Amino acid sequence: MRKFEKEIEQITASHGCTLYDYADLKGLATGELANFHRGISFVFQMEPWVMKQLAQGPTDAYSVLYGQVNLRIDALTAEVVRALNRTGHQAWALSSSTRSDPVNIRGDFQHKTAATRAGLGWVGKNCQLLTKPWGPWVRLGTVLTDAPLEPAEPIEKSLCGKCTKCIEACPAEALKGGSWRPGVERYVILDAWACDRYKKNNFHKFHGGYNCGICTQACPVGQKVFRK
Ligand code: B12
Ligand code: SF4
Ligand code: SF4
Repeated sequence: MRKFEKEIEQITASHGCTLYDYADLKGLATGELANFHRGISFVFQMEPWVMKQLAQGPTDAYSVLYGQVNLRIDALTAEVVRALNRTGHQAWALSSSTRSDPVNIRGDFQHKTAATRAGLGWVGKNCQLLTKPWGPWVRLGTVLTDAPLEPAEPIEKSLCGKCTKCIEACPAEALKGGSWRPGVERYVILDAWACDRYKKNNFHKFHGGYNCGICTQACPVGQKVFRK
């Protein structure tokens, strides 16, 4: 393991993150970010007891956890960027949760793209990353870099099978039933405007309408942490 990889491992562990890997992002990051051919994808588990309580919508505990985990993600990714800079590499910490394009409801780059490319999971019918250990009960962080990191094998197939629990659970009918594969357009899986509107209209007191998680809670791959 090279010096900067060892340092990334140590920093990641010191922030309590136990699942991360490297992604080949050649051709995927565009515009100002086009020189970053590699990504480091970080997965933070959300507290299962909090996630279990989201069947009717967000709770105060979820709202607090959402903010705390975003701060932890941003602290970790900022430190990893500094470490890469010290070894002569350029890097960019993708914000944990910034909608930089409000018209199209998008961020600068997608954490889920980095995560599937890093082999950490697939995008489910709930339009979220499902990891094997914790399903979608996670939040994600990403560092983009030009450092020559050895990328993991990407995941390119959904493992949702015939399950439709998240689709049935969504009160906004925002989940469209489409299955993910790399490059599939978002609208096939999710009507982002329907989801956004529902949260703003019904859950405004939780981060101004940025929290919901009913479909996340309904996922059997997330719930399996209670069946161990
Ligand atoms: C804008 C936004 C929203 C919008 C739009 C959501 C969306 N899917 O686009 C709305 C308001 C609807 C929303 C809702 C929620 N969000 Co939100 N949101 C974002 C944000 C800030 C930007 C997303 C974006 O750019 N979307 C544009 C579209 C095109 O991309 P996408 O669906 O995110 O990802 C696509 C690509 O990744 C692609 N893809 C995957 N692998 C590959 C590989 C290749 C080669 C290619 C070409 C493409 C590709 O597949 C995806 C589907 O098409 C991200 C943070 C970020 N920068 O990623 C958080 C993020 C997606 N949100 C998150 C969460 C948790 C939520 C909510 C549960 C709300 C909450 N916190 O309570 C709901 C869930 C709604 C749902 N069912 O998906 C998490 C998801 C965690 C996870 N397990 O996946 C993120 C990643 C934040 C984080 N730091 O963890 N969100
Ligand atoms: S976050 Fe809520 S409104 Fe959005 S898709 Fe999931 S269940 Fe539906
Ligand atoms: S609830 Fe079922 S269909 Fe939805 S994301 Fe989870 S496994 Fe996939």
